[in-house]
Amino acid sequence: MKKLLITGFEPFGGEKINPSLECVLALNEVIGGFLVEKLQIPTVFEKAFLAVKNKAYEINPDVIIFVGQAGGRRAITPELIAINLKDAPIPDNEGNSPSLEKICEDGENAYFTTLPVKTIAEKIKAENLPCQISHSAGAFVCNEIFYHLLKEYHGSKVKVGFIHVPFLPSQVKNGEFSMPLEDIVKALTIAITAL
Ligand code: PCA
Repeated sequence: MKKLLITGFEPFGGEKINPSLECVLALNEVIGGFLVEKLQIPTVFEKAFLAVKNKAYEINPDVIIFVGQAGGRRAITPELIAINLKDAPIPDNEGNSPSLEKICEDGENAYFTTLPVKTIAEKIKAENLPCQISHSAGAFVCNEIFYHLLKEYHGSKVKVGFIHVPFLPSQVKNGEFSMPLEDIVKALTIAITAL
């Protein structure tokens, strides 16, 4: 059976939970022909990348999907592109706050995802769940691991993608947008089935 490595982040930015971790932990163990290997990763520059890289070397996945929180977004947003930039809007969980730095001095400016994001977005929307392709994963920890792993697996058979998810209802007040956990889990399940 093919293997999917899927990661969720620990809470950051003063939040008590991170929807990315909650939804990853709630996924079934087998989805659409994939054995689903779940991994919690720290919201810390470089450490998140090393955690994923070590796990990937250990289990040899066919596909790696990162899931991250994008509070304020109003849809599930599969990311199209990772850029060679670290520019933290807030400190990470160990106080690192890089400003307009390159991730890789000699690296490409950007890499495109190797997941079929258009198909994924169409299938999620067909189930009446909000979904939109995003053209920017930001310049925080999520973009960094996305960039590192796309660079690492460039030209290989291993597919790499990133999906940002909105806040959960318990994280918002005053009518801000959120999505129930079961809807986020359903959307991710559809995304994996679409691979
Ligand atoms: N979201 C952050 C990092 C951890 C997470 O869940 C981001 O979008 O970079």
